[in-house]
Amino acid sequence: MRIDVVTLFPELIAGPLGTSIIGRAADAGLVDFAVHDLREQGIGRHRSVDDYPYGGGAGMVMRPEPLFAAVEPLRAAGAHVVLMDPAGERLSDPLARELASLPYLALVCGRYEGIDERVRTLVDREVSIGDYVLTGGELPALVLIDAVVRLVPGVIAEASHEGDSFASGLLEYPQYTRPEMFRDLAVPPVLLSGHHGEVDRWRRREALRRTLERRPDLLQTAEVTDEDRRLLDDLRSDDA
Ligand code: JD8
Repeated sequence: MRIDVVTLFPELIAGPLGTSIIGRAADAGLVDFAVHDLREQGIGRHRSVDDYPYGGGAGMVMRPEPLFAAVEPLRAAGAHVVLMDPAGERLSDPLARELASLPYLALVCGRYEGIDERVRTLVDREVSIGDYVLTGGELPALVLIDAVVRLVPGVIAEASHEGDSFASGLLEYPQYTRPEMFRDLAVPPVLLSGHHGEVDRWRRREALRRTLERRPDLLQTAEVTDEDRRLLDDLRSDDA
């Protein structure tokens, strides 16, 4: 897979893409990154990329010419072009999976008060990472890349995303590692029992418990079996 990023702040993008699992995926050739500095497409001696809003108002708006100059060649080369924008479709597990199935993504990051509206005609879709205000599209692009790259075959063991909480629709079960006793906090004995069937049942019950307590909205769409329904009725009745 190839992912290009168009930004006024290439230095904000480069570090995270070279680090940890994403950096390893790039080293292994599973994903290829290219970062394009929008300033290179700026207009005039000052390489200007923004201007005052027509109609007045606070702040600056990104001019269309540098964005078109940067993005048109990527689109011509086959990129699926995504604008990071607070008005976009919310990033979700299904959307990350859809984007991970594409061979070539180009992510466009705005700054300032936003972009000239005509830039939207240049993109295939608009994506937001959530309902809070950020200062630009770079951190959203990194979040999207992180969510997508880990789904590219070979980047992490497949087993680690079959269990993804948002794939099954439930939150994750509690995890423990050594030591068996930390301060006065013990590891649940069932996890030390070696009974794989009991461990699986305990984990399912705890995933259901946590989802019921913290994200009951997820239970509307989660894949739950008849056994899960019995466990949920149980959890609701003991309120524990
Ligand atoms: C792109 C400029 C800042 C946005 C005025 C100052 C995504 N979930 C998200 N929150 N925020 C963004 C985002 C914010 C951006 C830009 C993405 C470009 N800004 C502007 C409009 C209101 N501020 C985002 N994805």
